Amino acid sequence: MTLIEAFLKNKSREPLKPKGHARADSNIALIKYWGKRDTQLNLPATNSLSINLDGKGTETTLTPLNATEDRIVVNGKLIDNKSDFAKRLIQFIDLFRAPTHRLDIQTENNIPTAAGLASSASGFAALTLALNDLYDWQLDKKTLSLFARLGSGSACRSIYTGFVEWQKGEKADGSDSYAVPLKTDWPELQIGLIVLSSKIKSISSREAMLRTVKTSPAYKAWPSTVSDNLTTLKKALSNKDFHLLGQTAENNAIAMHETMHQATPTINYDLPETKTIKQKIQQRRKEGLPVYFTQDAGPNIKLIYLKSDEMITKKAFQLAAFT
Ligand code: 2P0
Repeated sequence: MTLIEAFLKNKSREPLKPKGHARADSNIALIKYWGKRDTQLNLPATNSLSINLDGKGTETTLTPLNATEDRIVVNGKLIDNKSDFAKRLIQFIDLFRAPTHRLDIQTENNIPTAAGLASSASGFAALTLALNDLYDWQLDKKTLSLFARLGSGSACRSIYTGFVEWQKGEKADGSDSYAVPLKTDWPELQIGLIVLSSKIKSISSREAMLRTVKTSPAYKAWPSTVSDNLTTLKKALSNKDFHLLGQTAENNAIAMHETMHQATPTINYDLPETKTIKQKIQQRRKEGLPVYFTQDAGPNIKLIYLKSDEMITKKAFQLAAFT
């Protein structure tokens, strides 16, 4: 019996409700997930830790469809079922449903897609929650996190809000690899987005991770860097030490990108503007403005700052979307 069969034993594979609906926030990792120990199951090489983006993410509605094919609509636009995006989505849903039934899948994202803004995280989390609703599985969040992970690794963190740690687990079947919410509540902590490009990225994070693990000499040190950074970041969270949190998150993002720079062929998500803005953030910090950055698999920069510094931070940087 597969893991999914075990979790869905005595549960329906046919819709039990006229509609399934859910939404999920996107998340930004302060300690990054970069590299897998199993590419099929999205099992990570290390733990990671994220914070959700309040109200920014994906809303998904599923309706049973009397047809031979699914119908996928993203932000009002019908998607070609032969596209990579649709294939990935259908493959995911096929893991859970009876083979013959089809769905109308309506998805709305309120963050730009595929520019390093983690729309796959909120997308697969919302889809998992919507399936749970449609089939009336009534699964716990741990299982839903595990299911969402099968769509996209970082999606397992978007089942929760607040600070979340994805525990990498040890088992080959992935049954111990899911996210857990942390107890810290720190509403003053803000993530702002500096949009430098909303183009589709040149290399997917999935491919970039694979290449990094295979070819980058710098990747050898990554697991111990993450382990050290996680310990420090958790200390920063429990002491509400903003500088320690910001510096640790920034260092972790820089280390992740360094592992990519050393891959063959090299991977570089920076635009010239990305480098300029990172230098500006570090310069402003030297001058006394308490701001730090993090960067995912894309050229855009996320600013980490405190609510009390919002006015001055917005004056210094053009922030969009998240705040
Ligand atoms: C993260 N990223 O922790 C890291 C940091 C990008 C950089 O999780 O292959 O879309 O679907 O498991 O989750 C993006 O990778 O990759 C990501 P898959 P995913 O947020």
